[in-house]
Amino acid sequence: MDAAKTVIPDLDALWMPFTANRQYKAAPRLLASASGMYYSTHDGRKVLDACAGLWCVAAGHCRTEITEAVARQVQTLDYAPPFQMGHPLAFEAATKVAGIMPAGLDRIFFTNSGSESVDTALKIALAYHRARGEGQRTRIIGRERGYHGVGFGGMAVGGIGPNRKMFSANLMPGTDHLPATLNIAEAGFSKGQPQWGAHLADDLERILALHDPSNVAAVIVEPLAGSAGVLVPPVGYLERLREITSKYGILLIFDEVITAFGRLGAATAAERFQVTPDLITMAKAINNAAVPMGAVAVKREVHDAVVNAAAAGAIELPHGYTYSAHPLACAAAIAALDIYARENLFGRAAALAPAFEAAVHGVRGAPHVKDIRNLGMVAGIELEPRAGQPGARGYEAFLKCLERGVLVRYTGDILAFSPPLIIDEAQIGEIFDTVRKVLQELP
Ligand code: PXG
Repeated sequence: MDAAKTVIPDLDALWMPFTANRQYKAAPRLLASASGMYYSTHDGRKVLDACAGLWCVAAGHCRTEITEAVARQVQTLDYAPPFQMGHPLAFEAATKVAGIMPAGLDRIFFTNSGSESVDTALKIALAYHRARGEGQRTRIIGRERGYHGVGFGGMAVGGIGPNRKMFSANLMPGTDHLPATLNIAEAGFSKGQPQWGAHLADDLERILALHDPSNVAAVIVEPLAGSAGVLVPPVGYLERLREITSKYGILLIFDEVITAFGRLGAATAAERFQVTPDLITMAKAINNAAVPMGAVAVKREVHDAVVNAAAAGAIELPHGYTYSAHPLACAAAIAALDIYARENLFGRAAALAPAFEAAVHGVRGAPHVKDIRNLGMVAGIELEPRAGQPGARGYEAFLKCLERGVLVRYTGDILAFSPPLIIDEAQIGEIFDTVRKVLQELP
Protein backbone atom coordinates (compact mmCIF):
# COMPACT_ATOMS: atom_id res chain seq x y z
CA MET A 1 0.00 0.00 0.00
CA ASP A 2 1.21 3.50 -0.80
CA ALA A 3 2.06 5.12 2.54
CA ALA A 4 1.04 8.56 1.25
CA LYS A 5 -2.52 7.31 0.99
CA THR A 6 -2.80 6.96 4.73
CA VAL A 7 -2.20 10.67 5.36
CA ILE A 8 -5.43 12.49 6.10
CA PRO A 9 -5.27 16.07 4.82
CA ASP A 10 -6.34 19.11 6.79
CA LEU A 11 -10.13 18.94 6.70
CA ASP A 12 -11.09 22.37 8.00
CA ALA A 13 -11.28 24.52 4.87
CA LEU A 14 -13.74 22.40 2.94
CA TRP A 15 -17.43 23.03 3.67
CA MET A 16 -18.83 19.70 2.50
CA PRO A 17 -22.12 19.46 0.56
CA PHE A 18 -25.13 17.62 2.07
CA THR A 19 -22.85 16.38 4.84
CA ALA A 20 -22.94 16.51 8.62
CA ASN A 21 -19.61 18.34 8.56
CA ARG A 22 -18.73 18.09 12.27
CA GLN A 23 -19.69 14.43 12.49
CA TYR A 24 -17.77 13.61 9.31
CA LYS A 25 -14.62 15.49 10.29
CA ALA A 26 -14.56 13.75 13.66
CA ALA A 27 -14.26 10.41 11.83
CA PRO A 28 -13.48 11.05 8.15
CA ARG A 29 -14.06 8.53 5.37
CA LEU A 30 -11.93 9.17 2.28
CA LEU A 31 -11.85 7.44 -1.06
CA ALA A 32 -8.49 7.39 -2.80
CA SER A 33 -9.00 5.51 -6.04
CA ALA A 34 -11.50 3.44 -7.96
CA SER A 35 -11.64 0.76 -10.62
CA GLY A 36 -14.60 -1.12 -12.05
CA MET A 37 -16.98 -2.11 -9.23
CA TYR A 38 -14.64 -1.05 -6.42
CA TYR A 39 -13.40 1.96 -4.54
CA SER A 40 -10.23 1.94 -2.46
CA THR A 41 -10.29 3.93 0.75
CA HIS A 42 -7.50 6.18 1.97
CA ASP A 43 -6.35 3.38 4.28
CA GLY A 44 -6.21 0.91 1.44
CA ARG A 45 -9.43 -1.05 1.93
CA LYS A 46 -11.41 -2.25 -1.09
CA VAL A 47 -15.08 -1.27 -1.06
CA LEU A 48 -17.78 -2.65 -3.36
CA ASP A 49 -19.71 0.28 -4.85
CA ALA A 50 -23.42 -0.50 -4.39
CA CYS A 51 -24.56 2.96 -5.44
CA ALA A 52 -22.49 3.80 -8.54
CA GLY A 53 -20.85 6.68 -6.71
CA LEU A 54 -24.02 8.73 -6.35
CA TRP A 55 -26.22 6.95 -8.91
CA CYS A 56 -23.90 8.06 -11.69
CA VAL A 57 -21.06 5.68 -12.61
CA ALA A 58 -23.09 3.32 -14.79
CA ALA A 59 -20.20 1.63 -16.60
CA GLY A 60 -18.01 1.22 -13.52
CA HIS A 61 -15.06 3.32 -12.42
CA CYS A 62 -12.05 4.65 -14.33
CA ARG A 63 -12.96 3.10 -17.65
CA THR A 64 -9.90 3.40 -19.88
CA GLU A 65 -11.90 4.44 -22.95
CA ILE A 66 -13.24 7.43 -21.02
CA THR A 67 -10.06 8.42 -19.19
CA GLU A 68 -8.09 8.29 -22.43
CA ALA A 69 -10.69 10.32 -24.34
CA VAL A 70 -10.63 13.01 -21.65
CA ALA A 71 -6.82 13.04 -21.51
CA ARG A 72 -6.63 13.41 -25.30
CA GLN A 73 -9.18 16.19 -25.26
CA VAL A 74 -7.52 18.27 -22.57
CA GLN A 75 -4.36 18.25 -24.64
CA THR A 76 -6.17 19.15 -27.87
CA LEU A 77 -8.83 21.69 -26.96
CA ASP A 78 -9.10 22.33 -23.23
CA TYR A 79 -11.93 24.81 -23.41
CA ALA A 80 -14.06 26.52 -26.03
CA PRO A 81 -16.63 29.27 -25.42
CA PRO A 82 -20.12 27.89 -26.02
CA PHE A 83 -21.80 31.23 -26.74
CA GLN A 84 -21.77 32.21 -30.42
CA MET A 85 -18.95 29.67 -30.96
CA GLY A 86 -18.85 25.90 -31.12
CA HIS A 87 -16.56 22.88 -31.22
CA PRO A 88 -17.17 19.58 -33.01
CA LEU A 89 -17.56 17.37 -29.93
CA ALA A 90 -20.45 19.50 -28.64
CA PHE A 91 -22.48 18.71 -31.76
CA GLU A 92 -21.36 15.09 -31.81
CA ALA A 93 -22.29 14.57 -28.16
CA ALA A 94 -25.72 16.18 -28.72
CA THR A 95 -26.38 13.92 -31.71
CA LYS A 96 -25.40 10.85 -29.69
CA VAL A 97 -27.60 11.78 -26.73
CA ALA A 98 -30.51 12.62 -29.05
CA GLY A 99 -30.02 9.22 -30.67
CA ILE A 100 -31.07 7.34 -27.53
CA MET A 101 -33.85 9.65 -26.38
CA PRO A 102 -37.50 8.80 -27.13
CA ALA A 103 -38.52 9.68 -30.70
CA GLY A 104 -39.13 13.39 -31.06
CA LEU A 105 -36.94 14.56 -28.15
CA ASP A 106 -33.99 15.33 -30.34
CA ARG A 107 -32.89 18.82 -29.34
CA ILE A 108 -30.28 18.82 -26.57
CA PHE A 109 -29.26 21.69 -24.27
CA PHE A 110 -26.10 21.02 -22.23
CA THR A 111 -25.61 21.98 -18.58
CA ASN A 112 -23.17 20.90 -15.87
CA SER A 113 -25.42 19.21 -13.32
CA GLY A 114 -28.87 17.89 -12.61
CA SER A 115 -29.83 21.06 -10.76
CA GLU A 116 -28.93 23.17 -13.78
CA SER A 117 -30.80 20.79 -16.06
CA VAL A 118 -33.94 21.23 -13.98
CA ASP A 119 -33.75 25.01 -13.93
CA THR A 120 -33.02 24.96 -17.67
CA ALA A 121 -36.09 22.79 -18.34
CA LEU A 122 -38.33 25.05 -16.27
CA LYS A 123 -37.09 28.10 -18.18
CA ILE A 124 -37.61 26.37 -21.53
CA ALA A 125 -41.19 25.53 -20.49
CA LEU A 126 -41.89 29.17 -19.67
CA ALA A 127 -40.18 30.37 -22.86
CA TYR A 128 -42.23 27.92 -24.93
CA HIS A 129 -45.60 29.13 -23.69
CA ARG A 130 -44.54 32.74 -24.01
CA ALA A 131 -43.36 32.17 -27.59
CA ARG A 132 -46.82 30.82 -28.43
CA GLY A 133 -48.60 33.82 -26.92
CA GLU A 134 -49.56 32.01 -23.71
CA GLY A 135 -47.25 33.87 -21.36
CA GLN A 136 -49.84 33.56 -18.58
CA ARG A 137 -48.86 29.92 -18.21
CA THR A 138 -46.37 30.35 -15.39
CA ARG A 139 -47.36 27.82 -12.75
CA ILE A 140 -45.37 24.65 -12.37
CA ILE A 141 -46.56 21.54 -10.54
CA GLY A 142 -44.08 19.20 -8.83
CA ARG A 143 -44.68 16.41 -6.36
CA GLU A 144 -44.27 15.81 -2.65
CA ARG A 145 -40.98 13.97 -1.92
CA GLY A 146 -39.69 14.95 -5.37
CA TYR A 147 -36.01 15.92 -5.66
CA HIS A 148 -35.05 18.26 -8.45
CA GLY A 149 -31.74 19.57 -7.22
CA VAL A 150 -30.86 22.64 -5.23
CA GLY A 151 -31.48 25.68 -7.47
CA PHE A 152 -34.31 27.99 -6.36
CA GLY A 153 -36.51 26.59 -9.13
CA GLY A 154 -35.67 22.96 -8.47
CA MET A 155 -36.15 23.37 -4.73
CA ALA A 156 -39.53 25.02 -5.27
CA VAL A 157 -40.93 22.22 -7.41
CA GLY A 158 -39.17 19.69 -5.18
CA GLY A 159 -41.04 18.23 -2.27
CA ILE A 160 -38.50 17.41 0.43
CA GLY A 161 -39.36 19.52 3.47
CA PRO A 162 -35.93 19.66 5.12
CA ASN A 163 -34.32 20.87 1.87
CA ARG A 164 -36.85 23.72 1.57
CA LYS A 165 -37.19 24.76 5.18
CA MET A 166 -34.35 27.32 5.41
CA PHE A 167 -35.31 28.95 2.14
CA SER A 168 -39.09 28.66 2.14
CA ALA A 169 -39.88 32.35 1.86
CA ASN A 170 -37.66 32.79 -1.19
CA LEU A 171 -38.51 29.83 -3.36
CA MET A 172 -39.66 30.36 -6.93
CA PRO A 173 -43.34 31.31 -6.64
CA GLY A 174 -46.27 29.76 -8.47
CA THR A 175 -45.76 26.09 -7.66
CA ASP A 176 -48.00 23.38 -6.32
CA HIS A 177 -47.43 19.70 -5.59
CA LEU A 178 -49.00 16.35 -6.37
CA PRO A 179 -49.10 13.80 -3.56
CA ALA A 180 -46.23 11.31 -3.30
CA THR A 181 -47.04 7.83 -4.58
CA LEU A 182 -45.59 5.74 -1.75
CA ASN A 183 -48.09 3.91 0.45
CA ILE A 184 -46.56 1.04 2.42
CA ALA A 185 -49.90 -0.03 3.91
CA GLU A 186 -51.41 -0.51 0.45
CA ALA A 187 -48.37 -1.57 -1.54
CA GLY A 188 -45.56 -2.59 0.83
CA PHE A 189 -42.87 -4.99 -0.43
CA SER A 190 -43.97 -4.50 -4.04
CA LYS A 191 -41.76 -6.17 -6.58
CA GLY A 192 -41.41 -3.73 -9.45
CA GLN A 193 -44.27 -1.31 -10.05
CA PRO A 194 -47.01 -1.36 -7.38
CA GLN A 195 -50.48 -2.25 -8.62
CA TRP A 196 -51.98 0.29 -6.21
CA GLY A 197 -51.87 4.05 -6.74
CA ALA A 198 -52.58 5.06 -10.35
CA HIS A 199 -55.52 7.12 -9.06
CA LEU A 200 -53.05 9.46 -7.32
CA ALA A 201 -52.39 11.02 -10.73
CA ASP A 202 -56.00 12.19 -10.76
CA ASP A 203 -55.07 14.69 -8.08
CA LEU A 204 -53.56 16.65 -10.93
CA GLU A 205 -57.12 17.40 -12.13
CA ARG A 206 -57.96 18.74 -8.66
CA ILE A 207 -54.82 20.94 -8.56
CA LEU A 208 -55.44 22.20 -12.10
CA ALA A 209 -59.02 23.14 -11.24
CA LEU A 210 -57.66 25.24 -8.40
CA HIS A 211 -55.21 27.24 -10.55
CA ASP A 212 -57.03 26.85 -13.86
CA PRO A 213 -55.15 24.74 -16.38
CA SER A 214 -54.64 27.76 -18.65
CA ASN A 215 -52.23 29.18 -16.07
CA VAL A 216 -50.11 26.06 -15.80
CA ALA A 217 -46.88 25.72 -17.80
CA ALA A 218 -45.56 22.32 -16.79
CA VAL A 219 -45.68 19.31 -14.53
CA ILE A 220 -42.32 17.93 -13.41
CA VAL A 221 -41.81 14.53 -11.79
CA GLU A 222 -39.09 11.96 -11.42
CA PRO A 223 -40.55 8.91 -13.18
CA LEU A 224 -39.01 6.90 -10.34
CA ALA A 225 -38.17 9.09 -7.35
CA GLY A 226 -34.63 8.33 -6.20
CA SER A 227 -33.41 10.70 -3.52
CA ALA A 228 -36.49 10.53 -1.32
CA GLY A 229 -35.99 6.79 -0.98
CA VAL A 230 -36.76 4.88 -4.20
CA LEU A 231 -40.46 5.48 -4.86
CA VAL A 232 -41.56 3.35 -7.80
CA PRO A 233 -44.44 4.67 -9.93
CA PRO A 234 -47.66 2.65 -9.66
CA VAL A 235 -48.83 0.84 -12.78
CA GLY A 236 -50.76 3.31 -14.94
CA TYR A 237 -49.74 6.40 -12.96
CA LEU A 238 -47.36 8.04 -15.45
CA GLU A 239 -49.72 7.26 -18.34
CA ARG A 240 -52.45 9.17 -16.48
CA LEU A 241 -50.17 12.18 -15.88
CA ARG A 242 -49.41 12.19 -19.61
CA GLU A 243 -53.11 12.07 -20.54
CA ILE A 244 -54.05 14.93 -18.25
CA THR A 245 -51.15 17.20 -19.22
CA SER A 246 -51.79 16.59 -22.93
CA LYS A 247 -55.48 17.36 -22.51
CA TYR A 248 -54.67 20.86 -21.22
CA GLY A 249 -51.60 21.74 -23.31
CA ILE A 250 -49.33 21.50 -20.28
CA LEU A 251 -45.74 20.32 -20.77
CA LEU A 252 -44.69 17.14 -18.98
CA ILE A 253 -41.08 17.08 -17.76
CA PHE A 254 -39.47 13.84 -16.63
CA ASP A 255 -36.52 14.46 -14.35
CA GLU A 256 -34.35 11.52 -15.35
CA VAL A 257 -31.14 12.62 -13.64
CA ILE A 258 -31.08 9.20 -11.96
CA THR A 259 -33.12 7.06 -14.35
CA ALA A 260 -31.58 7.95 -17.72
CA PHE A 261 -28.79 5.82 -19.20
CA GLY A 262 -29.87 2.35 -18.28
CA ARG A 263 -30.79 2.43 -14.62
CA LEU A 264 -34.21 0.91 -15.29
CA GLY A 265 -33.06 -1.41 -18.08
CA ALA A 266 -33.67 0.99 -20.97
CA ALA A 267 -32.03 4.19 -22.19
CA THR A 268 -34.64 6.25 -20.35
CA ALA A 269 -37.51 5.72 -17.93
CA ALA A 270 -39.70 7.20 -20.67
CA GLU A 271 -38.77 4.25 -22.88
CA ARG A 272 -39.09 1.77 -20.01
CA PHE A 273 -42.62 2.97 -19.17
CA GLN A 274 -43.60 3.81 -22.75
CA VAL A 275 -44.68 7.28 -21.69
CA THR A 276 -43.13 10.15 -23.63
CA PRO A 277 -42.74 13.49 -21.86
CA ASP A 278 -42.02 16.80 -23.60
CA LEU A 279 -38.68 17.36 -21.88
CA ILE A 280 -36.22 15.06 -20.14
CA THR A 281 -33.61 16.33 -17.70
CA MET A 282 -30.48 14.25 -17.22
CA ALA A 283 -26.94 14.39 -15.77
CA LYS A 284 -24.91 11.82 -13.80
CA ALA A 285 -24.46 8.80 -16.11
CA ILE A 286 -24.59 10.95 -19.25
CA ASN A 287 -20.80 10.63 -19.28
CA ASN A 288 -20.32 8.07 -16.52
CA ALA A 289 -19.73 11.02 -14.18
CA ALA A 290 -16.12 11.46 -15.29
CA VAL A 291 -16.58 15.22 -15.81
CA PRO A 292 -19.54 17.28 -14.53
CA MET A 293 -22.27 17.36 -17.19
CA GLY A 294 -26.03 17.54 -17.53
CA ALA A 295 -28.48 18.01 -20.37
CA VAL A 296 -32.09 18.62 -21.27
CA ALA A 297 -33.65 16.75 -24.17
CA VAL A 298 -36.45 18.79 -25.70
CA LYS A 299 -39.23 17.84 -28.09
CA ARG A 300 -38.53 19.33 -31.46
CA GLU A 301 -41.83 21.29 -31.54
CA VAL A 302 -40.98 22.92 -28.22
CA HIS A 303 -37.50 23.85 -29.43
CA ASP A 304 -38.82 25.11 -32.75
CA ALA A 305 -41.53 27.23 -31.14
CA VAL A 306 -38.93 29.07 -29.05
CA VAL A 307 -36.30 29.35 -31.76
CA ASN A 308 -38.65 30.41 -34.53
CA ALA A 309 -40.42 33.05 -32.43
CA ALA A 310 -37.30 35.19 -32.10
CA ALA A 311 -36.28 37.86 -34.58
CA ALA A 312 -33.57 36.89 -37.08
CA GLY A 313 -30.15 37.36 -35.50
CA ALA A 314 -31.58 37.47 -31.97
CA ILE A 315 -30.55 35.07 -29.23
CA GLU A 316 -33.67 32.95 -28.88
CA LEU A 317 -33.15 31.72 -25.31
CA PRO A 318 -31.16 33.98 -22.97
CA HIS A 319 -29.79 31.05 -21.02
CA GLY A 320 -26.62 28.94 -20.84
CA TYR A 321 -23.50 28.25 -18.83
CA THR A 322 -19.81 29.04 -19.35
CA TYR A 323 -19.24 25.31 -19.24
CA SER A 324 -22.23 24.17 -21.35
CA ALA A 325 -20.84 21.44 -23.66
CA HIS A 326 -17.40 21.64 -22.07
CA PRO A 327 -14.97 19.79 -24.37
CA LEU A 328 -13.84 17.39 -21.63
CA ALA A 329 -17.42 16.59 -20.63
CA CYS A 330 -18.36 16.01 -24.27
CA ALA A 331 -15.36 13.74 -24.86
CA ALA A 332 -16.35 11.72 -21.80
CA ALA A 333 -20.00 11.57 -22.94
CA ILE A 334 -19.12 10.28 -26.38
CA ALA A 335 -16.82 7.62 -24.90
CA ALA A 336 -19.38 6.63 -22.24
CA LEU A 337 -22.26 6.36 -24.71
CA ASP A 338 -20.02 4.20 -26.92
CA ILE A 339 -19.37 1.85 -23.99
CA TYR A 340 -23.09 1.68 -23.14
CA ALA A 341 -23.86 0.68 -26.73
CA ARG A 342 -20.91 -1.66 -27.25
CA GLU A 343 -21.50 -3.53 -24.00
CA ASN A 344 -25.29 -3.36 -24.28
CA LEU A 345 -25.31 -2.09 -20.71
CA PHE A 346 -28.96 -1.06 -20.72
CA GLY A 347 -29.90 -4.58 -21.87
CA ARG A 348 -27.56 -6.01 -19.25
CA ALA A 349 -29.36 -3.98 -16.58
CA ALA A 350 -32.70 -5.39 -17.76
CA ALA A 351 -31.30 -8.92 -17.74
CA LEU A 352 -29.82 -8.56 -14.23
CA ALA A 353 -32.91 -6.92 -12.76
CA PRO A 354 -34.71 -10.17 -11.75
CA ALA A 355 -31.65 -11.42 -9.82
CA PHE A 356 -31.28 -8.00 -8.20
CA GLU A 357 -34.98 -8.02 -7.26
CA ALA A 358 -34.76 -11.50 -5.75
CA ALA A 359 -31.63 -10.57 -3.79
CA VAL A 360 -33.01 -7.36 -2.30
CA HIS A 361 -36.33 -8.98 -1.38
CA GLY A 362 -34.31 -11.74 0.27
CA VAL A 363 -33.60 -9.19 3.02
CA ARG A 364 -37.31 -9.21 3.95
CA GLY A 365 -37.72 -10.57 7.46
CA ALA A 366 -34.35 -9.26 8.68
CA PRO A 367 -34.63 -7.05 11.79
CA HIS A 368 -35.98 -3.49 11.35
CA VAL A 369 -37.09 -3.93 7.72
CA LYS A 370 -40.29 -1.95 7.11
CA ASP A 371 -40.46 -2.03 3.30
CA ILE A 372 -38.48 -3.10 0.25
CA ARG A 373 -39.02 -1.64 -3.21
CA ASN A 374 -37.21 -2.04 -6.51
CA LEU A 375 -37.29 -1.58 -10.25
CA GLY A 376 -34.58 -2.23 -12.79
CA MET A 377 -31.24 -1.79 -11.07
CA VAL A 378 -32.55 0.41 -8.27
CA ALA A 379 -33.75 -0.74 -4.88
CA GLY A 380 -34.59 0.72 -1.50
CA ILE A 381 -34.83 -0.90 1.91
CA GLU A 382 -36.79 1.21 4.38
CA LEU A 383 -35.97 0.58 8.03
CA GLU A 384 -38.15 1.22 11.07
CA PRO A 385 -36.74 4.37 12.66
CA ARG A 386 -35.38 3.98 16.16
CA ALA A 387 -37.79 5.57 18.66
CA GLY A 388 -37.05 9.29 18.99
CA GLN A 389 -33.99 9.12 16.69
CA PRO A 390 -35.10 9.30 13.07
CA GLY A 391 -32.22 8.61 10.68
CA ALA A 392 -29.91 7.10 13.31
CA ARG A 393 -30.49 3.52 12.25
CA GLY A 394 -30.00 4.35 8.57
CA TYR A 395 -26.72 6.11 9.31
CA GLU A 396 -25.43 3.23 11.43
CA ALA A 397 -26.40 0.70 8.78
CA PHE A 398 -24.47 2.76 6.21
CA LEU A 399 -21.39 2.87 8.48
CA LYS A 400 -21.48 -0.84 9.25
CA CYS A 401 -21.89 -1.75 5.58
CA LEU A 402 -18.86 0.41 4.81
CA GLU A 403 -16.87 -1.32 7.55
CA ARG A 404 -17.78 -4.61 5.91
CA GLY A 405 -16.66 -3.34 2.52
CA VAL A 406 -19.89 -2.22 0.81
CA LEU A 407 -20.73 1.41 0.03
CA VAL A 408 -24.49 2.02 0.13
CA ARG A 409 -26.42 5.29 0.09
CA TYR A 410 -28.81 6.17 2.87
CA THR A 411 -31.42 8.86 3.20
CA GLY A 412 -32.95 9.04 6.64
CA ASP A 413 -33.75 5.42 7.49
CA ILE A 414 -33.91 4.27 3.88
CA LEU A 415 -30.97 2.44 2.28
CA ALA A 416 -30.68 2.90 -1.48
CA PHE A 417 -28.91 0.63 -3.95
CA SER A 418 -28.03 1.55 -7.53
CA PRO A 419 -24.83 -0.28 -8.46
CA PRO A 420 -22.88 0.17 -11.67
CA LEU A 421 -24.60 -1.81 -14.42
CA ILE A 422 -21.48 -3.94 -14.90
CA ILE A 423 -22.15 -5.68 -11.57
CA ASP A 424 -22.33 -9.49 -11.58
CA GLU A 425 -24.63 -11.81 -9.66
CA ALA A 426 -21.99 -12.74 -7.08
CA GLN A 427 -21.47 -9.06 -6.27
CA ILE A 428 -25.24 -8.56 -6.01
CA GLY A 429 -25.27 -11.43 -3.53
CA GLU A 430 -22.41 -9.88 -1.58
CA ILE A 431 -24.25 -6.56 -1.23
CA PHE A 432 -27.42 -8.01 0.23
CA ASP A 433 -25.66 -10.65 2.36
CA THR A 434 -23.74 -7.79 3.92
CA VAL A 435 -26.90 -5.75 4.47
CA ARG A 436 -28.64 -8.73 6.10
CA LYS A 437 -25.71 -9.33 8.48
CA VAL A 438 -25.52 -5.64 9.35
CA LEU A 439 -29.24 -5.47 10.13
CA GLN A 440 -28.92 -8.49 12.40
CA GLU A 441 -26.21 -6.70 14.39
CA LEU A 442 -27.94 -3.34 14.51
CA PRO A 443 -29.76 -2.18 17.66
N1 PXG B 1 -32.85 15.72 -10.15
C1 PXG B 1 -32.79 14.46 -9.69
C2 PXG B 1 -33.91 13.52 -9.97
C3 PXG B 1 -31.69 14.05 -8.93
O1 PXG B 1 -31.65 12.81 -8.46
C4 PXG B 1 -30.76 16.27 -9.21
C5 PXG B 1 -31.86 16.61 -9.93
C6 PXG B 1 -29.69 17.28 -9.00
O2 PXG B 1 -28.52 16.92 -9.64
P1 PXG B 1 -27.12 17.58 -9.23
O3 PXG B 1 -26.20 17.09 -10.28
O4 PXG B 1 -27.30 19.05 -9.26
O5 PXG B 1 -26.78 17.08 -7.85
C7 PXG B 1 -30.65 14.96 -8.69
C8 PXG B 1 -29.43 14.59 -7.90
C9 PXG B 1 -29.07 10.75 -3.21
C10 PXG B 1 -28.63 11.91 -4.03
O6 PXG B 1 -28.27 10.08 -2.62
C11 PXG B 1 -29.21 12.13 -5.23
C12 PXG B 1 -28.85 13.23 -5.99
C13 PXG B 1 -27.88 14.09 -5.54
C14 PXG B 1 -27.29 13.86 -4.32
C15 PXG B 1 -27.66 12.76 -3.55
O7 PXG B 1 -30.23 10.43 -3.18
N2 PXG B 1 -29.51 13.42 -7.16
